[in-house]
Amino acid sequence: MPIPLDVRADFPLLQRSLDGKPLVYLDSAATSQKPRAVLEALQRYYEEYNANVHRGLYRIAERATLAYEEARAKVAAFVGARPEELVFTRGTTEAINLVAYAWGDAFVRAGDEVLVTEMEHHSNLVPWQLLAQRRGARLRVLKVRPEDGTLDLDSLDRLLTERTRIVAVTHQSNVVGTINPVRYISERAHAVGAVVVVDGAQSVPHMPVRVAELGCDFLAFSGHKMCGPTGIGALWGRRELLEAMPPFHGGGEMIERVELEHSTYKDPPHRFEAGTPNIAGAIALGVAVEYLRALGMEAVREHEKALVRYAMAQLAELRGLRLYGPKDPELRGGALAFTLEGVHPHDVAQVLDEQGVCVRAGHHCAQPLHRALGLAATARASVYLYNTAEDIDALVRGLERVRAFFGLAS
Ligand code: 7TS
Repeated sequence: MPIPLDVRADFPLLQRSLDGKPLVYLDSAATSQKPRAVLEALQRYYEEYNANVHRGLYRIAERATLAYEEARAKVAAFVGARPEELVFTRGTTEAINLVAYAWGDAFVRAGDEVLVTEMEHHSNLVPWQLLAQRRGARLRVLKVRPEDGTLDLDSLDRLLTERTRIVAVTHQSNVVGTINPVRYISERAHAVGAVVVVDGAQSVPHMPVRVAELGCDFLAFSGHKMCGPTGIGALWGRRELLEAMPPFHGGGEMIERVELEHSTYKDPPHRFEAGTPNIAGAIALGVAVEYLRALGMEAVREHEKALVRYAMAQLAELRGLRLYGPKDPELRGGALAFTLEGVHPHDVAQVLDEQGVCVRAGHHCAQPLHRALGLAATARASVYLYNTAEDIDALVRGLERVRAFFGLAS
């Protein structure tokens, strides 16, 4: 079943125009737009049953607790996991920090190694740098091949040693779109006894993802990139690993018994959810994954693949435009980083904005990747289920205007 054309009608923001021009939103890698059902779920919670969870004995508090825990079950099922293995976090960044502090501080020793890749978003790199500094561990790096933006997997086995404790890798690049062979990487990492942390911020919203098929140990993702609200996301972790981990944050809700000098803690996932959680956000994320499930994640992936194929063909016609990452849409997702010769990416984005086209420009929180490509910055268009070929046409028209604006010959 393809994505129906009228899906756009579900997204109030996509109905907007700016200065009389329809808004063309091509920045879903940064954050997605939200369907009405998600916005209504937020409002309904606050208007009808706003109460704290896991403590109230009155009916609206019970309803809030039930809705929060039902949302956990829905989000877990969305990635093929059990609710006991799914921790709500603020997003991908907090989920990865949770692993780096709680698992990392407990199990990484001086001289151990953490393997990251050159492709990572800073949120799957800086927490490991901090861990390595705290524990006296060594950070090792799997490089990117600049010619096609894929990982240099030939050097993987050389970089994995008996000292490797953690392998941290993104499932899909937020810049060049590369989809990494996470299952293969997990198998190789497990062969040396390492734990595998997958950044799913750009994969879980865009393709079917099942934790068992990835073969990893932890998976982090953000609600706001998958039709949900900001400030909510999740960490999936293998039950035995979560059980062995000490808490990350201390406070209310995560304890069993508190003495003045020490405490005992709840079982996962509640051990890792100290304080009042983002109740409305979690419930609305549950609605977002229902929305995605109804469309079908295979359909979302196919829709984006077709758009990427179309965009690559159209952009190839533009003089001076260079697109980065894999050429084959089967091997990549919908983040399209590019440069336009003679124009700074920030200027590209600004002139596009004047035509109502939203793209991002800069290093996209992936400075090492840009350095590997020999660049300081790129412009990036990124698509989602609600984008159409007309959006790509608007981008191409906009880029022609950029060329004209900067006096480049056509
Ligand atoms: N990992 C990847 C691969 C990402 O793309 C992002 C956000 C994050 C982690 C962090 O997610 P957060 O929800 O915790 O902030 N990426 C982007 C982007 O590409 N443009 O803006 C945010």
